[in-house]
Amino acid sequence: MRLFHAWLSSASRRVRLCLAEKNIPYDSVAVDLSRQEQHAPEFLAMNPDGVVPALEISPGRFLHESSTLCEYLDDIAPEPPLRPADPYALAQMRNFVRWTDEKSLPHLLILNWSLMLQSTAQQWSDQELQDKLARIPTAERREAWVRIARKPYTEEEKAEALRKLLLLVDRMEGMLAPSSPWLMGANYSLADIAAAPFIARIAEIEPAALAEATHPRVHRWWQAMQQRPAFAAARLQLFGEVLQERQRATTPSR
Ligand SMILES: N[C@@H](CCC(=O)N[C@@H](CS)C(=O)NCC(=O)O)C(=O)O
Repeated sequence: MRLFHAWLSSASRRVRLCLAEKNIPYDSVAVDLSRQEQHAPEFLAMNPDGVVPALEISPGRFLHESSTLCEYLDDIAPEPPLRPADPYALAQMRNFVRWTDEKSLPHLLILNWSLMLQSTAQQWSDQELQDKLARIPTAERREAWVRIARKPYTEEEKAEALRKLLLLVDRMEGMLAPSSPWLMGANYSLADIAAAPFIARIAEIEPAALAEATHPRVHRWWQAMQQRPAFAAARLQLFGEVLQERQRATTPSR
């Protein structure tokens, strides 16, 4: 298998977590979002939405959409199972994953892109920007790139994005039972995998939201999540570290 992904992308991180949990070997192909490699015709042939991740499951056969990829991986490699056997619990798990897709990812993108992509995108000339926009398949993603290149999100918009992102912590606190470590109960599942990339970012942006005093169950969940061997294998590098590395790379040494 070949995973086309970006190291910092939450949807990509989700699939890396799942592959690691299943112990499935794969070749990693990093896609550089700042160079719009995800909008190149070769990438669009793998994922017509022009977003990472995409998974090549056999030569020339591709799948996209991180939640679908995770369910596919759970089908082809059933051990350990990452979905509840009970249909009602499975439906609840899917609704939670969908909720993170619809209610967490758009807000985190505002924060992540402002931090990681804005400085590059602002330097593009109008012509460069138009050329890049012409290759983006969806109006929604075109708008996101226009925002980051020309109409940077305001501090108010970023604060609102963070407020909405933090709703995930409240939702998880409500789902986690005192005696069960994971979102769907005793067994670790794709719900936990779906949440992990967002909580990893919240741990960096707003660590107080994960404090034992305010959200004891999420606090415990996050400790347990970080202990999993698959968490280390999936390499969710801190954004702060990546920024420092970038800074070192662009600062001339004396
Ligand atoms: N629903 C999709 C979302 C994928 C997505 O939004 N990926 C972002 C990074 S997390 C991306 O590739 N953005 C690039 C772009 O919009 O140009 C999934 O879960 O796979």
